[in-house]
Amino acid sequence: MERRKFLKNLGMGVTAAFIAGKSIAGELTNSTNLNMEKFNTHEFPALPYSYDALEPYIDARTMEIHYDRHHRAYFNNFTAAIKGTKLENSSIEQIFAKVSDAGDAVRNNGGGFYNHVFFWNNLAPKSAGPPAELSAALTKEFGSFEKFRELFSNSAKTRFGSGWAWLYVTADKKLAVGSTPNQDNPLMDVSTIKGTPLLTIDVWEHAYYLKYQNKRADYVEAFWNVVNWEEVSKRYNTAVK
Ligand code: MN3
Repeated sequence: MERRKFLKNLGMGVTAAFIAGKSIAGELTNSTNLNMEKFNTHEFPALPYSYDALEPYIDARTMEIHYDRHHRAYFNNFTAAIKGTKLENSSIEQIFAKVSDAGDAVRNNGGGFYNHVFFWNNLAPKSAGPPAELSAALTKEFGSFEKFRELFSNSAKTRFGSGWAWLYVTADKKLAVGSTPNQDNPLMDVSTIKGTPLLTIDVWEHAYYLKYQNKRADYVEAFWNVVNWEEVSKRYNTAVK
């Protein structure tokens, strides 16, 4: 039950990453019990789309290496780091809330695992813009959707070195934008920005270098063509309840 809770709590919408997966019996499994099976068998969660689904904005080769090598390594190293420890029975939110006590292996690999699942699920081949309620909330907080987009883009472009930019909901239910270094995220006690994440972009060079080389700004602009606003909206609705 606790392990089920662990993956159930990976984050809103993360379930979608598992829906496309198969159980060890080879049958399509439902999201209710799939998470626990995946964790118990240390099976790596499936991508919610094919490697080439986000072309031309994110190329298939980058997706393949990013998902199958980088993300898989974080997953393997994270499960190895918590195996046999009390953290194995904690939700990922519980782990992140006290990640300063857990050590660098858990912080870096747990963040790397979670952030990528979260990222894959806030991307989609067709992007339709934010639904009305979220759109209104963005406008209320940032002045307009364009201003939000500019703020988020700048946060992504100016994160020095490797890291992530985020749209998140603060403890007092306000929308905010910021970035984190390395594999940190707003759920971690070590993070300077704290809250419930809604949308993220990976700005590590491995996320864009094959196609965009050093032009991170071009990658960030392309990202807006493949944002899964329905998913972001679901996360928002849950976060502000
Ligand atoms: Mn990455």
